[in-house]
Amino acid sequence: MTCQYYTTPIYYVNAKPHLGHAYTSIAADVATRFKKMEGADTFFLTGTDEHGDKIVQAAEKENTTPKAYADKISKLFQDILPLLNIENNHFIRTTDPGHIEVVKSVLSTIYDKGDIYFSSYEGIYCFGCERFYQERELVDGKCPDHGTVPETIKESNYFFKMSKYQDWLIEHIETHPDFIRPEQYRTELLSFLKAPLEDLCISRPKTRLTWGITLPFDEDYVTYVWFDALVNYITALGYPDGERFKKFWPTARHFVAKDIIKPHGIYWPIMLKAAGIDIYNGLNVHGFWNVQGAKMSKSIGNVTDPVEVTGRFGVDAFRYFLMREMVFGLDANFTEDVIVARINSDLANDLGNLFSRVLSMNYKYFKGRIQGPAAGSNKDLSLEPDADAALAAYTKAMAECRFHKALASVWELVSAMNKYIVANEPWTLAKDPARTDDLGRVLYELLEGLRFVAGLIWPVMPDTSSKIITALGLELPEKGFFTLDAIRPWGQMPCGITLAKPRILFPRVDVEKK
Ligand code: ME8
Repeated sequence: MTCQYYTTPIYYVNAKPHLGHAYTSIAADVATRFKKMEGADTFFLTGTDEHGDKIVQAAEKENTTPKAYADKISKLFQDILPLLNIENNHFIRTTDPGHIEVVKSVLSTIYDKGDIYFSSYEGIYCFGCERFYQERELVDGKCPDHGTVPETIKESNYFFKMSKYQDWLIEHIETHPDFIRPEQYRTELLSFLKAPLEDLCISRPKTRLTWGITLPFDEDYVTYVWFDALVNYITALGYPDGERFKKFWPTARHFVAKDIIKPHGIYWPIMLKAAGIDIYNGLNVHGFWNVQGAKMSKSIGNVTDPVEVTGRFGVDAFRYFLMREMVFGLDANFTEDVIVARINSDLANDLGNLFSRVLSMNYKYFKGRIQGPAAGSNKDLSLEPDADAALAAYTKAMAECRFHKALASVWELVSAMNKYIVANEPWTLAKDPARTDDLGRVLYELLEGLRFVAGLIWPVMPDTSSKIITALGLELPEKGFFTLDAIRPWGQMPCGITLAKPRILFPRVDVEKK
């Protein structure tokens, strides 16, 4: 059986979750659910990143300790998961004792190998990012993420010999075309790697910061937060000898936004290589949710609360909007008008109306009883070719994390079904007793189409999927979804059973009242 491990970034606990965090977690959840539909054994991890200066500062503002503050915010990240219908297998916190042990053991391995050295260093440092910058990384002399001028600091610290592995990393990326996706980020990283890679400062003196993991080889220093954080991906599987680690490593594909491509695309593979651990399978990089052209971010304060949006529009509508609106890899704009437009046109109009029209007609013309495709009916009325085309396009797009395209393929089937109703005019067929068989087949094909659509939307809209399945009189398998192989065969709707009148799937959002 194929195994697949998906992760989200572990989020900093210096502020509560916003729409950007929700997007990455939902994208990883959708990918995991799709892999399950392919029959794979999956493991899906998310969690929180709790050490470092950012957390100390946030805790100080609230007059509390870093640990108490981390407990509070980490809980918000955990509590939001069921509200967003995210089914993670584990939630990791970098303050977990097991994680701390693994970080120390990885550091010791690399230190013993001679890839960590002590040196005095003067460099430019962004406190917001908690890292040293190279001049060439700045934009107009400022940190590209925080827009602030970094400070020059001089310190003795421990450094990780990343430069030693630069040629190896370039070769690894070049020989593994899928390592970083989409392509533009692979190109970006390779072009960054054309200049010499500097060694990474992986310690912070305790005179400046104590909230971190003490270095196993020097009591006076804590570990740089990124070195600590990246290790979470193996800790959570029970590295070094846990059963899960053996099963799921190195199948990991990490979901991240473009802000953290360097730690994931450069530090992490080199850390693994230096520690003698297999390199993870790949990175799936997405763009930013922007608000009026600026990145939605806690430091700017222009954030949208996913709990509030979900409360107003419903969890499936929110998940659909996020996956349909953003082209994976590119930036997208968030406004309320865009979400309302998507709900009204794609969900209420296209899918919702189709669902209620088909079930209402079946109720009206056959008292809800499903007719079979009678032998004497017109075989050209089949919707199977449209369903097959949708399935093929959907599967390809999902495998490439092109969620917007996958959904567009399903909506092509929805639109083909709406056109099919117009073209075949069931209301005219109903007037002609000689064409009852054709009417039965038309409705049967449409019910089959709904079954197909319901199966395919499960990764993105699990609740809606099961609502449609139940309304079609079908039973959900115990695991809660149909595999692609189970969906594929055409003609599975049970004839002779009676379906109830439909209920509204997605109410239209009244723009005035929104
Ligand atoms: O970077 N649009 O944590 P973080 C899209 N702890 N995604 C966004 C976003 C936006 N406007 N804003 C945030 C960290 N994100 C580290 C990670 S991993 C070993 C350590 C999402 O809380 C996106 O996934 O700053 C981004 O990469 C992540 O949140 C950054 O979260």
